[in-house]
Amino acid sequence: MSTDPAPAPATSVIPGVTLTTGAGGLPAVAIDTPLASALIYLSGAHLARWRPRGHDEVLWLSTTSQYLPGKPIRGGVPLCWPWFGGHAQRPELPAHGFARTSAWTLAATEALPDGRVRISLSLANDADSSRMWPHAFIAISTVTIGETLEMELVVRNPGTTPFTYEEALHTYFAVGEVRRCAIHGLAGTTYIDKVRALQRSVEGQAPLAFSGETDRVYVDTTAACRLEDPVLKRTITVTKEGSKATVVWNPWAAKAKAMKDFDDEGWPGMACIESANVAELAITVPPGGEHRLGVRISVQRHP
Ligand code: TA6
Repeated sequence: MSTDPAPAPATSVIPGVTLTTGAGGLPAVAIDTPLASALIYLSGAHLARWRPRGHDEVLWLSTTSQYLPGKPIRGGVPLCWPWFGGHAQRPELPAHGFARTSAWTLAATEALPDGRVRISLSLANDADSSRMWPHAFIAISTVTIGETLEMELVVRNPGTTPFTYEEALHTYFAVGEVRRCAIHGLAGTTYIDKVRALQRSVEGQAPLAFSGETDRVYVDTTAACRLEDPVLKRTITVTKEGSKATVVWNPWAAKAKAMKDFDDEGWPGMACIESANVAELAITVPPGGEHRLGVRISVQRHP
């Protein structure tokens, strides 16, 4: 049972970690160590960049993203919480919840013995959140930066009644050419197809390839996914804990053009693989309880 209060704001940072301002003058945490570089905006606890030494940038960022307080950043790893997609009953509320547009607090920076650095940010309920989602909560986002990337979203329920939420680490991966990529790990998995009126189908045995707008919620899967990218000559492996859904998305040309913050030419260079708990796989946390969603990403260069 967890009744810990929200962590206090960090008062200092460690070597290789700098408090800075990023695009739009938004406050951010810059990481630059012998193992990797990265950038995390306090707005949305949004990991925008991660580049392990010796590799190309792993995360995709739109060149036309907005960087404004209260607005989502297009690319990197948006935290979708406490709902996924449009709000079921209140369409006026922000898509994918309010976590990705809230001002998070830098709670801690930690140097690990193996040279990785760990950054924790926290978010707790306030009057704004309570108007959208009437629960007391403490959310802690922890990112561990090294040759691999670890991300964790822990949500605690300090209240007296259970609450239920959806969540996704909505990771945008940079790829050389999405039409030449393939995703392994989802064979035989049932998915909800958002391009075909939420029709449920079963993925075939062949690796998932992209030939048009793709927006699929794979359900009841805890499988690791491998994104093969023959153009950038690398394989990105995504393993996860505490997640039973995986979302795969590419908007393709028309949808990309329709989104002001998505650069029109950007869609061939990205693919989303999102570790999630959505729809029938939403999470319920009892009073005093907590839930942890964890993701580990590694990059292997092709010989
Ligand atoms: O994860 C895929 C998805 O749900 C798509 O349907 C699309 O809406 C995408 O997320 C991006 O959503 P956003 O609100 O960031 O434009």
